[in-house]
Amino acid sequence: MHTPLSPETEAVHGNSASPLPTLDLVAPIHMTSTFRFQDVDHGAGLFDGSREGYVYSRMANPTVDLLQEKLARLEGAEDAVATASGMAAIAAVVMSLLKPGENLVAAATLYGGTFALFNTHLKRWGIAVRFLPAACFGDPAAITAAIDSETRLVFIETPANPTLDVVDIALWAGIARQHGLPLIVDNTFASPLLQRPLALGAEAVVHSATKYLGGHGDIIGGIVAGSRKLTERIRENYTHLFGPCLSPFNAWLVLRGIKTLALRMRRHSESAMAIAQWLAGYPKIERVYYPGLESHPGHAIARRQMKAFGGMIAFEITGGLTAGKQMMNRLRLCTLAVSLGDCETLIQHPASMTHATYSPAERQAAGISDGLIRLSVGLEAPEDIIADLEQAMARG
Ligand code: LCS
Repeated sequence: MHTPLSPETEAVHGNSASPLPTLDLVAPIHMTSTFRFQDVDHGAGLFDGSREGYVYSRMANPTVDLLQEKLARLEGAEDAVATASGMAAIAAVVMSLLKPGENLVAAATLYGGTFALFNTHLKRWGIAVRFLPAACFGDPAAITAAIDSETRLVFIETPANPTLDVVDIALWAGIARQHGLPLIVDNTFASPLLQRPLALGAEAVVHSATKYLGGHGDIIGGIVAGSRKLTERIRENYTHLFGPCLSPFNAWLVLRGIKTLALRMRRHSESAMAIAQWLAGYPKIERVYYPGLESHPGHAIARRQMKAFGGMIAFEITGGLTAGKQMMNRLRLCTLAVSLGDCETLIQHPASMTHATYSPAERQAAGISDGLIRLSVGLEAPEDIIADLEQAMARG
């Protein structure tokens, strides 16, 4: 294919492996740990690199390759590496780019697991992390001041989990580039259908494929997409020998999920906008955080860097955490669970659940209030979700 296809078309096509005799429309699942060698010389040639082919599925597998190629095309990247989870994708980036004594700079509002990896575990490896508080995300001087001669990468998540803060990708990429550093963007909340960080100057994106890419709440997976230089380093320094490879079956499920990604992201975004607008007008709601609302401080940046505003909303209700708990316990349709990006609407309380890895002071710096409630808007009729939220808040 010579002319570039639109992402909507890319998402649907290209799921077949190079022509199989059976001419399958959809590629089969190559559920095999190892691959046979024709003879000893063939096997040895695969090991010394003089021949091309598959050897062992921890290193490469045809079904996983298809997913990697698809993500690379969707993100406009040279290459991609699929991993066993989103956390494995993030670990692959930091563990292959940093050594003891070096540091990374990160915006402080992150998925709680990412924060814990950076804040606690990297320290054991002698790697420091400099967190920029939410109040400084738009402040070029503060971002620049966090970088020193030992900084090796810059990491942001946008829209950020769980506050929906919008971080200006072009601004951060420009500063990182001035210092010769790669900017890594966690693109999980937006998906490549709504936001393409590489086109804005990022070196690579990471995804929890568990979320919108898979889209059906049935797998755990992750991916890094970026320059070939980076993906080769990740394969050599991390994935091949630390071994966080994605199962071919899970890769196949993510490939299937991606076929409907464009439709799902449109529906998630439209429903979330309707629900955010309803919440903003409801008397018992104190604040609503949704990048699509004009009142959102990041709305102008979101308009610039996103195609639509996605399916995630956060809000605070009158009466704080006590009232919030009561409301969540009364819900009948919205499901009380962590994770996001599924067909079902999911609701959870970041301070005691996904972001319990932050101390109260760290949460405050990241802009995560104790009463904040996070809603992952699913594919149900938005009026049913609104009716459920209303019945849960109307009493008491
Ligand atoms: N990045 C973001 C933005 C995430 O939200 C998550 C998980 C991860 C990375 C890690 O991906 P995983 O290893 O789980 O595939 N976020 C979750 C959340 O908000 N609730 O449960 C998991």
